[in-house]
Amino acid sequence: MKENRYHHLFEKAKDVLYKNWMIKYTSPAKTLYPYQWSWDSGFIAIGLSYYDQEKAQNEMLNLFKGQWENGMLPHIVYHCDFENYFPDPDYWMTYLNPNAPEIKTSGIIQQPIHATACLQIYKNAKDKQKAKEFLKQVFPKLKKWHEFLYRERSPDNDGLICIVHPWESGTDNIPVWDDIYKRIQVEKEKLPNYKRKDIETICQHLRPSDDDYDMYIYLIELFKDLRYDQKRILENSPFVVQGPLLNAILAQSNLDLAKIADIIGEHSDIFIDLYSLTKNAMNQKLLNCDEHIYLYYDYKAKKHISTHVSAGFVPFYGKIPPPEEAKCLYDYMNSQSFCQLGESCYAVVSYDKTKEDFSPHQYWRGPIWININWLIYKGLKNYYFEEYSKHIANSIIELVEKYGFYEYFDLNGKGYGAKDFSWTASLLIDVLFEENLLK
Ligand code: 2M8
Repeated sequence: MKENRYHHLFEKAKDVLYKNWMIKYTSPAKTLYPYQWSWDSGFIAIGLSYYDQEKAQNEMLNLFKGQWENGMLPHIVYHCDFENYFPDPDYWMTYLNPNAPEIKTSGIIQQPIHATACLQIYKNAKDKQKAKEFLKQVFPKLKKWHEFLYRERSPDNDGLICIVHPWESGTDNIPVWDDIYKRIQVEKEKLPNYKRKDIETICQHLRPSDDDYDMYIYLIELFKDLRYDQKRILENSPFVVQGPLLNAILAQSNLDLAKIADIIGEHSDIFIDLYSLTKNAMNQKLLNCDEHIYLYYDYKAKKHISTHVSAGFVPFYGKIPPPEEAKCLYDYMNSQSFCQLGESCYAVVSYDKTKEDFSPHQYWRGPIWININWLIYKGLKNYYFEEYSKHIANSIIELVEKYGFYEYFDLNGKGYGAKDFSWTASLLIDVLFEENLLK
C-alpha cells in the first residue's frame, strides 16, 4: 500500500480523537466540552469503527450508561466532574425524577443517531461475532430510546418528534428560534446566578449570546420545576418545536434499527413502520414545496417558521423527500443561498447567506459545520446527486487539510471554535473510507 496525503490525514484525525479520549468516552473537545455528548458520540463511534472496534463499541455502551429508566438518552453524560464547563453535573438536579440513573446526566435529549452508529460499528467490524454480541447488548437500549421518543415526544402521535430546548436541536442558536423567542418572556430577575464557562476559552461574539444563555437556563429551570415530567414539559414549555433535523436522523435510525433487529433475530417490522410514519408526517407537515425546503414547526404557536437553514435539506439523508420534490430541493440548495457548485464556496452554510443577518462566524448562525454537511453528503448519494456529494466530500477533506480540525468554518475556510474537534475528525475518517481514498 502506497502512503498518500489521505493516509496522513487519517493519522491526524485518529490523533485528534485520541487527544479527546477520556478513557470511557471521547469528548467533543477536551477544553470546551469535556463531557460525553450524545450525538457527538454517535458521530465519533462512526469514525472509530473504521480502526478500533472495541473503542467504538465502548463509546456507545458508555453513553447508554446515562440512559434513563423511561428510555430517555440525555444529551450529556457526566462520567466525572470538571471545572471548565457550565452547566456542571449538579446543576441539572435530575434526582427530581425517579427515572434518572445514578450517574449524573443532563435532563434533555439530542439527535438519535445512535442506531446508525451501532450498525456502522457492525458493518466495519473485523470481529463480527463480537460485534453481533455488541448489537445484542445495545438493541434493547436503542429500542427503549426510540420508544421513548414516540411515546413521550410525539404529542399528536403522528410520528413527528418535538424538541423542547434549543440545546436538544444541537444547532443551539440557529436563527430559526428568533421568531419563537419573541413570544417567550424570560423573567431575568428570577433566573439563578450562573457563570458561563464557554467564553473563558472562546471569544464571546463567536458563541451564543448572553440572552440565548438566559433562555437556555430559563427553560431548564422550568423543567426542574416540572421534575422533568415529559407530559408536563410538553404542556407547559413555551418552546416545543418539530423540525427536519431530528426527525430525519430518527427516520434513518429506524431503518438501521430494523437492520440490527434482523441481524440478531428480533422483530424488525415495527421500526420500518415507525420509519414510514415519521417520513409521511415530515412530508405532510414540514415539507414546503413552494419554498423548496423542509421547515420547522412552532408547535406552541401552531405555525411554520419560514427561516431557511441547511438542516432543511437533511431529509435527503433519511430518504424522506418524494422523488418529484427532490430536484427542486436540490436546486435550491445548489444556489447562492446555501452553496452553488462552481461558486467559490466550500460547502453548505448553516443559514441562508443572502439574508442580512447571516453571520459567517457566529456558531450556528451561518458557518459551515462538518456534521450537517456529512448528513447532506450521505443524503445526496441516496438521490444520486453525485456531483454535489463529491463536492462536499472534497470540501470536507480540503477544509481540514488546509485549515485544521476546527469545530466550524467560515466561507473562506478559516476555522473557528474548538481547534481539535472530534466529529470533524471522525466524519472526515468516514469520508476518506467512503470515497475509497485509503487504498
Ligand atoms: C454545542 O452545544 C453545547 C450544549 O449542548 C454547548 O454549546 O455548550 C452544540 O454545537 C452541540 O450540537 C454539540 O453537541 C455540543 C458538543 O459538541 O456543543
